[in-house]
Amino acid sequence: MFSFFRKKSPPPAMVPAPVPPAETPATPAAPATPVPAPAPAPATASVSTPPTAAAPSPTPSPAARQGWLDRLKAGLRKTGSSIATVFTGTQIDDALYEELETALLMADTGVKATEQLLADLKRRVKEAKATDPIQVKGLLADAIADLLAPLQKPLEIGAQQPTVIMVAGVNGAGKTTSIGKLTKHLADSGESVLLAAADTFRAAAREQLAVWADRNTVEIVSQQGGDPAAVSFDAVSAGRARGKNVVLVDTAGRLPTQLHLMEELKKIKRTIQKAGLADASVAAGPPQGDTAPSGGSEPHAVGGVGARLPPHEVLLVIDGNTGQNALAQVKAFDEALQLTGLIVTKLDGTAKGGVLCAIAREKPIPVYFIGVGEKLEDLETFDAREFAQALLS
Ligand SMILES: Nc1nc2c(ncn2[C@@H]2O[C@H](COP(=O)(O)OP(=O)(O)O)[C@@H](O)[C@H]2O)c(=O)[nH]1
Ligand SMILES: [Mg+2]
Repeated sequence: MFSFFRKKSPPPAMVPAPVPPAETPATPAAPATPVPAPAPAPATASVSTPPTAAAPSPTPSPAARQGWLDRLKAGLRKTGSSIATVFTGTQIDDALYEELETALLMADTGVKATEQLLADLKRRVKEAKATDPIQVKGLLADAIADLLAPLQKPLEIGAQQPTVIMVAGVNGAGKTTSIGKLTKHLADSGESVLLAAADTFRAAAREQLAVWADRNTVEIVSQQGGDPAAVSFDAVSAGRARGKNVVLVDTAGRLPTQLHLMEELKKIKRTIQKAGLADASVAAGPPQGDTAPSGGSEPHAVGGVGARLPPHEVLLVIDGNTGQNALAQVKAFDEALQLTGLIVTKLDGTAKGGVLCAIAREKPIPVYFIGVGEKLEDLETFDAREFAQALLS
């Protein structure tokens, strides 16, 4: 079955951190409004508490998965440059391979992955002694599934308490929406989630995340006009103090070419690392300076040996419609942040999907989820074979 994420138990040496109630940010008395907006800027980030905890619910049924797959197929088919039309003839000849090359390139597969796929396909065709273009289509699906296989990996939750997930990407890629959807899946499975609204530039961004928090009845740390690194620090500390399973950090969109904003993103990551350091001063608040964790000995996270410093996952959200530029984004954000995973959104629209082949060929970072719509349930795990088949449908 397709489980949305993999639950791991913490390493044996890891003892849950005691809850220091005094140091945690004050909880607003009236939790009905998701984003508390006190007139004076608070000294620390505020935490809003939902009225009730989410009740666990079963994982999506195979029928739901099928419906989602149909939407993915429909989305990928919309482009008109369907790869499938290449196989409607009767001959396996040079013309077929040339047409296929064009179709793959037009589907954003990129030169390198297209070359690799064609070479691999020709080998498979020879081996199978195929004579019918329809057989070639099946063999291409195999070749694409094999190419994409390294990208298929479940998101792991639970080995660290809390599992801290930082989310980055360009503006409008679908970061906040994906965080909302992911939160729903986690909450439905009984995981406790804390959201960090580290997109502090726009009030609307905080509100958008707060709406998702409200829908999923989870807590959110936000700060009006505050420093995104400070919000992240507070969220990681609060997440540990409150015994949360997962802390999701939403960040403001930025282009990899905006160097100062990329530096800010690195600072957020470093600050999250600091928040996880096993240091009594952790609860005292965010550090003033902007230096990487220092000290002669190797820093280790709260929780003892076996625990890793947060963020445990650094995810890049990419819009499936961005074509080959998505690959450039993956490379640039990976260089700055050392990505651990990707979420590819908007595959229900005009996206051509081939860019995943380009990513697999040139920067194989796991694709934890793909987005096929704007609704809560429109986020699914990535399956290499399913995707290959949808691409050729
Ligand atoms: N069709 C479609 N729209 C999406 C998907 N994911 C996000 N969106 C929309 O894309 C827009 C930008 O999303 P948002 O999460 O605010 O992007 P952010 O700036 O990266 O946080 C919103 O209108 C979302 O509803 C998806 O998978 N499919
Ligand atoms: Mg956003």
